Amino acid sequence: MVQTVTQIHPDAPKPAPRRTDAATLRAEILEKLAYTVGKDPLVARDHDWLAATIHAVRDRVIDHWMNSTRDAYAKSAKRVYYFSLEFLIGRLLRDAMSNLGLVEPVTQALKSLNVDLDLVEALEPDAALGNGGLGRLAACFMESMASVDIPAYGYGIRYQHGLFKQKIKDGQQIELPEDWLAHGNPWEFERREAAYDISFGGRVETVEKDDNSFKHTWRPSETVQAVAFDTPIAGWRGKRVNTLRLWSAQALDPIRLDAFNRGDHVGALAEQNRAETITQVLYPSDSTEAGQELRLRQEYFFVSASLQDLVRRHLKQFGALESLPDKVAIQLNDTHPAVAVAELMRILVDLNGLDWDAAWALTTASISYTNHTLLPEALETWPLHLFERLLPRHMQIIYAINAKLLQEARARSASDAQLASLSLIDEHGGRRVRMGQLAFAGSHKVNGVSGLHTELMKTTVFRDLNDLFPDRITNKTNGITPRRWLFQANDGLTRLITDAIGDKVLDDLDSLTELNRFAGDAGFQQRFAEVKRANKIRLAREIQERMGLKVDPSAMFDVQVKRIHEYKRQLLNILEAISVYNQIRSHPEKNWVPRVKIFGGKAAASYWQAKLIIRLANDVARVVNADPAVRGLLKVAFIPNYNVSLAEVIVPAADLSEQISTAGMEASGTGNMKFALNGALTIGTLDGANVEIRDHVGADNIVIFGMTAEEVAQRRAQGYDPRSVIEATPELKDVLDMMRAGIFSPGEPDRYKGLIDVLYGSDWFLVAADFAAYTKAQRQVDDLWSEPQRWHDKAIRNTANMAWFSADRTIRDYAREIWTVPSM
Ligand code: B1N
Repeated sequence: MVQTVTQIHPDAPKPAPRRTDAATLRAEILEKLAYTVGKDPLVARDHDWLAATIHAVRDRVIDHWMNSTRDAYAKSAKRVYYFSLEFLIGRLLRDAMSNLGLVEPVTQALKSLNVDLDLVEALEPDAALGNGGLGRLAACFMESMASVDIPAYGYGIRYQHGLFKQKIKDGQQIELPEDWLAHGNPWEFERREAAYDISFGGRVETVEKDDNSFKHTWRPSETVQAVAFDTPIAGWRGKRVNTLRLWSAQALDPIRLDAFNRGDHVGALAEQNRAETITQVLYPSDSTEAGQELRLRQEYFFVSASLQDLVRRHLKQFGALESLPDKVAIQLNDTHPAVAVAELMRILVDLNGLDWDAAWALTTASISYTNHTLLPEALETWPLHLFERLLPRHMQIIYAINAKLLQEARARSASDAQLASLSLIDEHGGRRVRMGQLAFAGSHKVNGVSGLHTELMKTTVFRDLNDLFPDRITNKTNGITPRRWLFQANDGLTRLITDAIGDKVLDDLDSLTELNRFAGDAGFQQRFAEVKRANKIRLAREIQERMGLKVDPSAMFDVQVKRIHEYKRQLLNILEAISVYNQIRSHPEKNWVPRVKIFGGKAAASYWQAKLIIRLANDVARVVNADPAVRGLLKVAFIPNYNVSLAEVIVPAADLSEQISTAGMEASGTGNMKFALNGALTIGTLDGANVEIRDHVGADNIVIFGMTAEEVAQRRAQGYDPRSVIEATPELKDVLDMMRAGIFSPGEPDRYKGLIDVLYGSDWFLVAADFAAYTKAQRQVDDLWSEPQRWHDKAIRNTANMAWFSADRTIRDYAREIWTVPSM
């Protein structure tokens, strides 16, 4: 029986909820401006109005927040804890207003004060505590968990500096530090009372107990403090508001008195600096392993703080650890928090005296793990000596877990090769700890993020662990929140949809499918096209303002925005653009479809090939955009500093969505979903979630090309010879010859040698092999564009059939099949 020991009184007094009409909001914004921001409206700047508005909106969020927290306590509900090193949130004001139904009254309130909401909200900095899809998924999940009424906490790091700002100078990426906290952060609440000691290094003391078992005590050499900062995340219609708890590192005593007494003022402050380094900056690597000691410190730091926090909460409310899996579901977002497996074991065994087997049962029943990539360079492993030096007790625990795992495998007559592959320790070369295997072993469920990706998990990286635990791997295809990515980002389309099929779609996205009956309707098509055009005009204005480039909103907006990575094959897209450029010049008489090729995305600062691809896009843009022979039929734009709020402008304006990764390499993709939901057609490979998008929107309404994952594997196994492919593809060869001749890099013909040599030499990502199929598919897209009725029919059917990709569906699947918690 669970003993409830909570001291929380659900009927404790609380303030009367704030009113939400325009007049009240007006009065309160003025009040916040005066008494919170400290400004007279007479001299208030836009930034001050933003702060005042956020504070007024925040109060409404807090009303719901308190109710949600009380409700979870009162019901003794099981809570979900989403552990993620990244939360790529973007701006919060529009999200909070929209989910609480405050957009209209706040707009009115500000208008009556002569303040333009659109202008003011653009000043809110993006919270960019993530790199790309993995971090954005965590943010969408936070919003969806609140929307389907699951009590949940997000746990992560409050980086002082989020993802770097990208500038393009002379066509090249420059990284500038990001400083989102510079003007303070009105959304967060510091909780000094929720602070935990986090230790590193030292040694382990072992004493034999009376019963001949051993007691291990970690004597660390270094301790820092984790301090909580809470941000409320509001679900749709404010049904529930959950907490995103981010940890900040501080020295134990800001100024150590003993050091002061010894006169070491400077030394004491240096110590503080060293501690705070842990949460100073986000590692800017996406789908690659960061691999430095500081990264492991970050991982352990936030995992330890989060586990201490949730164990404390559990004990306070329920009194005993035996009920942990009944009340706690921990989801590991990739392997970055995988050390949680060992840390929870340490907390249960060393600190709370549970025996090993009982602790292991509780740990595996509480934890589950999401895998987001199979790229070998992204699979986290740590040099054993580093791990042991930083976390000596955890190293021992991992050895013990491994011993039992190998024993179990041997008992099931695994071969030596199988044992080597499933071991938590990689014995090839220098010995390393494998975080994927650790996360797998310590979880009751392990999920992939698309159907294809999950199948590949079973046959590649986790083949042998899957043989041993055949029920563990499960698929949970990713999703996106329709609130941010449709209702907020695309007001025009949302109105058109609700006008056509009614407001119920706002609460039941599945009814979007009713739009299918309007797909061929001429009047609806026209209104759909008008919405798209308005969104394109907005983006064109943005491009003009940011880069001084004029683009024509009547042209097809062909968009590839995502992190720059060789496997995502932005290079394939650029090479095709060059080839079109050549053909426009050599066949000016043909009926060319006017296109704007839009690129955006950041490259990891040390990823040289990716940075060269950015440079090529910019060099090609310079040449093509200035060539009068092109007559404006082709424009290329690389939009600098792609981030969440830019995506909110770009996605609704796209006609064509480029999802062209080498098949088998993009685990899921989520940008693909955002574009299709907003009525773009996809040109893509059968990779990641593209496969399922095709299944849902229908093969007629998507343009699929290129090798399948299976064909890619076969081709590589056979020994792929890119040179012979290039020689047999004259348009491609011409393009590469132009690059080699310095057409795009006058004065420096060698600039792209690195890219060309790789294409001829190995071409691991099969750019050459898919080039012909890709160009053919692009001409198919041109033909479709030339028949606007067919195009709009397909575009509408994309929007109509994308409801399944709502993150609410994804989260309900996690809730039912992994967390066993109820959802709405
Ligand atoms: O996770 C997304 C998927 O939609 C994408 O296909 C996938 O590429 C992305 C190490 C990663 N996988 N792995 C990472 C990020 C940061 C890092 O340091 C790996 N990101 C993905 C959501 O499932």
